[in-house]
Amino acid sequence: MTRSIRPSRLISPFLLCAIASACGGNGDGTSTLPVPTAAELVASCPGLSATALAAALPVANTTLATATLVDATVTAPQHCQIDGEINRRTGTDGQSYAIRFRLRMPISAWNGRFFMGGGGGTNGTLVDPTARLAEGYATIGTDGGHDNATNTVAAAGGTAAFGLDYQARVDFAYNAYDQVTQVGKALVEKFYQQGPKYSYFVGCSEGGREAMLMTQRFPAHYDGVVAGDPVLHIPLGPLNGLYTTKLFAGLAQRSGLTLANGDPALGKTYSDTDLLLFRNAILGACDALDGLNDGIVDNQPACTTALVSAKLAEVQCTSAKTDNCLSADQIDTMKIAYVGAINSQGTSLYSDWQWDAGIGGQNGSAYNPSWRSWWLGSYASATNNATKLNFATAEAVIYTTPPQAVSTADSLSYSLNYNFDTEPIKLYQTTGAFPQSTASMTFTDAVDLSRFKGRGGKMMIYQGASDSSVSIKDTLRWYDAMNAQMGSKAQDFARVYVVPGMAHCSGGPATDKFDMLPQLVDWVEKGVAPDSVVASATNPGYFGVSSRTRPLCPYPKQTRYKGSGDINDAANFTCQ
Ligand SMILES: [Ca+2]
Repeated sequence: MTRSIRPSRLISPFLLCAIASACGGNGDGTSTLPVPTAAELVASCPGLSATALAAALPVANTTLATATLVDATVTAPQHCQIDGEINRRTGTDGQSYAIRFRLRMPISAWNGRFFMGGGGGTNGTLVDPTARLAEGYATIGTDGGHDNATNTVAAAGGTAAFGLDYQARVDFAYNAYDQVTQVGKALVEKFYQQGPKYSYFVGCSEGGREAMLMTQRFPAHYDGVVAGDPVLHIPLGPLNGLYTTKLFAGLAQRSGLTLANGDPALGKTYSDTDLLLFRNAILGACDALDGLNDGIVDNQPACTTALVSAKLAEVQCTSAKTDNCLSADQIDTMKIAYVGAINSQGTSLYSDWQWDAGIGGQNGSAYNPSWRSWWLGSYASATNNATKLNFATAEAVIYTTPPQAVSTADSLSYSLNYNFDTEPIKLYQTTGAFPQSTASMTFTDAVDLSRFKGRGGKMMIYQGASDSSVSIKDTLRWYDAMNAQMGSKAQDFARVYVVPGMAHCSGGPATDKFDMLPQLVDWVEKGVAPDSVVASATNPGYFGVSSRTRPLCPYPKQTRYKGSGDINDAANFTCQ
């Protein structure tokens, strides 16, 4: 079909006047653009759902379900919302699957840019980044090819159940984000009569992995990405979770900490007070290594296990355990956990972890996001509620080949019985029905990014040093390798900003509040490289102050105090 209204200010008034009756110009073709009436737009926007339009889209089996003109609100401009789906099908597990998406296009306030927001966890909910809509972006998000509302099966890992179907694995691993980008850009072009001038992808956690994916597997799609706490090796985080579950369960059993049902009480192995002892030991060992005692460890490479161990020894109980000391078993178990998952031969299965002050300081309230929510769960809970237990079944159903259907009710027993010598290889193997391993499908650790760099792409990566689900060390190890591959010139197009104290994507005793997109846009469009990013503390009370700002520095640079002025003001710090 032919749409009769071209509502964008970017469309030539002459063209619009040639095809529609709504001519609002001054007659000389130079000034006022025509503004379609609401009635015309209502007729126009839903018209996009016509079959003929769908047939012309770049991805087969794309269906546009609804198109709606959404009135302006205080937080969003008037826009056209299109909901659609790609490849509705019945999976090999009998479930109905599709790649759903939602596109929102400002009517008159479009900034000429396309924005995709990343997902989280194992996806399954429709991402809808409306905050960027208010900034003028045409926005899009997807559910990653499965729907938690309909595809959840408790006996097969709950929301992980889609892992039983190979195509659903492929869609989640990479295909959904590629196809939705293609369809979204095509719809933008049809709507505005021109494609986006620039395209951006921003996400954290799984969404950070998707951002990385766009620089590696689909480098033509996006001019710039922000990858937050990117899960470079998504099957290995849960693997490490299985390892620490086993480790902390051992500590619980040795300490007589059991739940009413007899399960080891993971959350009770370390109280919040105990974690504060760890935090204080780490600060005692490492806070001043950056030249300033401020509750933030900026010089992380210097913060070694040896230094931290010496401080922990000072708070080891000499008699009965009290709130003022840590048992030898608590200290030893945590040190083993920080080595990271290993097999019986001592071979690392994922990564070691960085000692950082965000391990404690949760002040009893904000468990999620926080350090302990992933590794331990809350202290007071009557059940085991560590976030990693939710991903134990994902390890079995989504990432193991062939998939193993583990009930959500069995996530703890699956973790405790996991064999670290025989099982991890299944993340790397294939079968006839599952011809790609999940490692090959999901890893985003490519070191040759010449295609992305070559098309002018820019990437900003950030990660909390106290992220307990994704190891900062794994991310920096990749960056070093990528930098070496790229001739030590990674800084020209890719920068990593470590956020000391920050947990997974946000939270913790940290300057954890920032928005990297504006600087990414300047880097992409104006060539202004982001030499630092000013961040503020969501909870400055961790530091005993009412506010704190700091520059985040591109690795390997670190934040340094200039030596005078308010230590809570970013202006008094530099990157070196
Ligand atoms: Ca410091």
